[in-house]
Amino acid sequence: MIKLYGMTGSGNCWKPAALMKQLYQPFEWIEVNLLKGESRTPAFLALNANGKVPLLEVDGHCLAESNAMLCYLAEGSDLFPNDRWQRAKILEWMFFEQYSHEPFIATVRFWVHMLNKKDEFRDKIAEAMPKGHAALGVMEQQLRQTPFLAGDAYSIADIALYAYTHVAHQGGYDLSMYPSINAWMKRLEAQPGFEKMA
Ligand SMILES: N[C@@H](CCC(=O)N[C@@H](CS)C(=O)NCC(=O)O)C(=O)O
Repeated sequence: MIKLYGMTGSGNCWKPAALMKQLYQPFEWIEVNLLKGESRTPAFLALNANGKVPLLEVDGHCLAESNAMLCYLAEGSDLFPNDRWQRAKILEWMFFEQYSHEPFIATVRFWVHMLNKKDEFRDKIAEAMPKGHAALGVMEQQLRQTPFLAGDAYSIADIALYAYTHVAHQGGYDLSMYPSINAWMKRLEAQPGFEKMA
């Protein structure tokens, strides 16, 4: 049985869980409370030296990094097709998510929604928000042209980007100015077996 170590409420942890549910892949969820330091215990560090969740355990082998998990789990399905160019376009969006989107959208949500420390992080939030909006602008531009991020077909790129986009408002992001992103989120929520986080 595949094991997924994760924390409820984390978008990165939602990604592999949501994909496995859509693929009807059974798995065991193991809750790790980051706020209590459970990802930094010697036992957890022996599984993932980077001390972060999600962590996927398959046949006793561990895989870190949520987007690597999406590639592994979606292999052989339509969500990560064989076509070389299409795979590269999907990966393009997944690398974009980790470098240009998640650091500004997930972190602001973490400070505001998870830690409830909006005032303490005011300066960092002010610095991050324009960068988060820049990333949302890039998505909006693409989604004005195609129904899904990597083109005409739903893929793991959409799951990767949906994770923190659909909860961005919890960090204070106003998504009402992104009509194509809103339409895209509804399109994803209509996929069979799709379960949103919030
Ligand atoms: N790039 C990683 C990021 C993982 C990550 O930052 N996980 C956070 C929770 S969302 C975490 O475990 N933080 C705890 C810590 O750094 O101690 C991924 O996509 O899986």
